[in-house]
Amino acid sequence: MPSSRKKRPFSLERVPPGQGITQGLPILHIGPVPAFHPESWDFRVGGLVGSNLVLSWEEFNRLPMVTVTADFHCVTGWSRLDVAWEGVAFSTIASLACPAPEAQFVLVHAEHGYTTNLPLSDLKQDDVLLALKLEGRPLEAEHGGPLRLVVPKKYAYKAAKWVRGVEFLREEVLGYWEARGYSNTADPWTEDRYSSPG
Ligand SMILES: Nc1nc2c(c(=O)[nH]1)N[C@H]1C(S)=C(S)[C@@H](COP(=O)(O)O)O[C@H]1N2
Ligand SMILES: [Mo]
Repeated sequence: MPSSRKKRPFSLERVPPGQGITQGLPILHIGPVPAFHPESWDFRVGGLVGSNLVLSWEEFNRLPMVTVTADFHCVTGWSRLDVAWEGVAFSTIASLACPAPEAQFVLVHAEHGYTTNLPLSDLKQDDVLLALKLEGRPLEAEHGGPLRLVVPKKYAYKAAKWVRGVEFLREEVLGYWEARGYSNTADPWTEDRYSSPG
């Protein structure tokens, strides 16, 4: 059965099925932690957009900020409750870029070629942000500093660390883990961990 047809079971649980609560925030990623050079760092928005954007570190930091406190669920089975993030709402980036109506998908690009993909409608949710701060402090490099994506309703492999840009697309392109057997929809509440064969 395709995972999209699974229903979220009625539940009063705070933690999604198959997840255990962790107190700290484990550090989990592939590859080395990239160095951050504010002078050369930029954030690029391209693809099917009205305006291609290249924002400097200073310019990015002048965008309006939001705060989001949300639970964080890793597909390997740990969840950390009430993580406080601060940064730029994804919807702010989308409004600046004016994506074409047919651009319904987004590929998020991070350092070292890590990517993740989401439908634009998922990224426009009001709890989705490009986070610069964690628990009130600048995001440490190990946790994706200076900038990471946060998508609370999805498993955390969608929460790309070290994000450098977003690309608006007509057709879906799978990201790093999505192309390696992890679920594209990645809904923790239906335990949608792996892509269904076929
Ligand atoms: N660039 C990049 N981002 C990444 C990953 C990665 O390998 N590379 N791993 C993801 C996974 S699987 C998880 S669980 C979270 C972990 O975030 P944390 O190390 O801040 O807890 O980062 C996500 N973002
Ligand atoms: Mo993860």
